[in-house]
Amino acid sequence: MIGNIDNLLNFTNDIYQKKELKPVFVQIADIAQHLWEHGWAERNAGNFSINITSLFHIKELERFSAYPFFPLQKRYPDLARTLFLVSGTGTRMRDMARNPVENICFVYISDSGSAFHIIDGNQEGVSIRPTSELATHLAIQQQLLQKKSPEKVILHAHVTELIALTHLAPFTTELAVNSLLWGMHPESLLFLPDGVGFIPYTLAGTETIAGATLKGFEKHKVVLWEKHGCIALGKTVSEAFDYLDIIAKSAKIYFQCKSTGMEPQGLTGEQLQEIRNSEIVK
Ligand code: 2HA
Ligand code: ZN
Repeated sequence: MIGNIDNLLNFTNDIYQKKELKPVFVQIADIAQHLWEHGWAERNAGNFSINITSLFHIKELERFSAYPFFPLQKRYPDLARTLFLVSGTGTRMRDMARNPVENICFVYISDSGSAFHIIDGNQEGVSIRPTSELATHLAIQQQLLQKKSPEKVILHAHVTELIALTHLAPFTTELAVNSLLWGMHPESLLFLPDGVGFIPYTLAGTETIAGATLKGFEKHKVVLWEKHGCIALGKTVSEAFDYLDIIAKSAKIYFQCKSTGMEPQGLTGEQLQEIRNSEIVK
């Protein structure tokens, strides 16, 4: 097939109409609304990527090969012929909640893993380009595939309570921040027994932060970016949001206790051990 404009328009239409994507769009809208209402996505803050390759037949994916590719700064060999649904750069979560289709684009990685093709709805001439954090997303998505992890979603948000915590010097190490998060709420230990990763302040959108984040995700399902925000993995967008919501609650409890002028007791070592040993079905 030759990648002429009519074919491209038909192809774009086929992708957007794919029925397997409908529940994904519903969930994106739902979580985008939550992020906005929590105040965790001011202006164009936050972004996500979802590996949706398994929703498409290999023959459908091959259709991408007819279209022009943009070079990637790095090669991602394990991402060759994979397809991602990615939030658009500059898009707002509050708009995403009302209309996810017009605020996302699809990114297909070439056979060599060194270029990508973008499919977007191109509504009224407005092209949607992928999030400015694409390098970080692709690096993590590749690591998830290499590790055969069940997670397909990477969600970045500006969770106020967690950002505030990373502004406090005593909590700027992985050990200290995890002790606090676990100690303030049993769910944090139950659902994130491996804790969160902590990345000292680094400029977002760079290869440096992508590399550091990648390391963080070797052991954790959530990584905090000091004085910026956090990234969570999930099998679904909802699950990624849940991880952030749980630890935001820990941080909130800490700040509420402090606002009384008193020091929170926190769960004791024994209580934490009991949770670790428990067989509670999650
Ligand atoms: O997507 O949050 O870190 C906008 C951002 C960049
Ligand atoms: Zn951000």
